[in-house]
Amino acid sequence: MKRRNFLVGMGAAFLAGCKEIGDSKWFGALVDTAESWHRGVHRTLGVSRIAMAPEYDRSEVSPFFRGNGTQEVGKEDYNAHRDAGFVDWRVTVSGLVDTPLELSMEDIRALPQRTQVTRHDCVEGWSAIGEWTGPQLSRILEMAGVQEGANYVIFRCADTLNGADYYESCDMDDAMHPQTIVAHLLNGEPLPERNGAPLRLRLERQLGYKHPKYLTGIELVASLDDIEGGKGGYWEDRSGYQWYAGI
Ligand SMILES: Nc1nc2c(c(=O)[nH]1)N[C@H]1C(S)=C(S)[C@@H](COP(=O)(O)O)O[C@H]1N2
Ligand SMILES: [Mo]
Repeated sequence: MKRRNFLVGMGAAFLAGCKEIGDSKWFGALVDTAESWHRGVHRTLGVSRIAMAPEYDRSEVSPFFRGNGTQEVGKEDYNAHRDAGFVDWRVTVSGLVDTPLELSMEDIRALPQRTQVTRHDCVEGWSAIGEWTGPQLSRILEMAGVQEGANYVIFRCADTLNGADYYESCDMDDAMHPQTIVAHLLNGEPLPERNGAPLRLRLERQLGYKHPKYLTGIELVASLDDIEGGKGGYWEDRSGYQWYAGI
């Protein structure tokens, strides 16, 4: 918590210092620099591949895990899958891999499972604690065989928000982290639609918008430049949300 307050404090001081130059041309460049600075400091201080997000006791689980952003996908195709219990749902693994995969829910459930009770923090100012279960992303990526030159993982989603499909991304460090899981259970039950049924990523060391719901695809790429708006995520492309949202 101390480290987090320190980072928040430094961020606030930095932003305060930027106030007068808010309109200048190099403001954007500065903010980008601050973001990689944040990522670097985060790692230097030990929030690296080994450092774990806090885990809680099952008794601390929030009675209701609210939904945010899309809570109903509202597409015929999705509704048909949902009504059939997602028996034909597939998540693809593609891009810079040796063996592209198409995993069914059965495949996902057959993999070794990790259960973790974590706190979800949304930038909009709310948090919830939930128990998530699913295979580690690292396990899935090992099955596919990550090729040299893969630097990022893109996550594709079934929902469309204000005319664009939701998507997210992370680097290989976070992709291989033990707490990064493809969750199919929340508090021991299949995910409700509002929380991303049938599959959603948990990227526990980052803010809520980095946890894509309604997962349809996992894609390994060398660079984010040619993906959608080029900033690595739905919100990153259309708002000031940072790509690296470490907490
Ligand atoms: N596909 C998809 N994933 C998404 C979103 C969304 O709108 N669509 N919203 C994001 C945001 S901002 C948050 S805070 C969390 C909310 O997760 P929840 O609905 O399970 O509370 O999902 C994230 N992942
Ligand atoms: Mo959020």
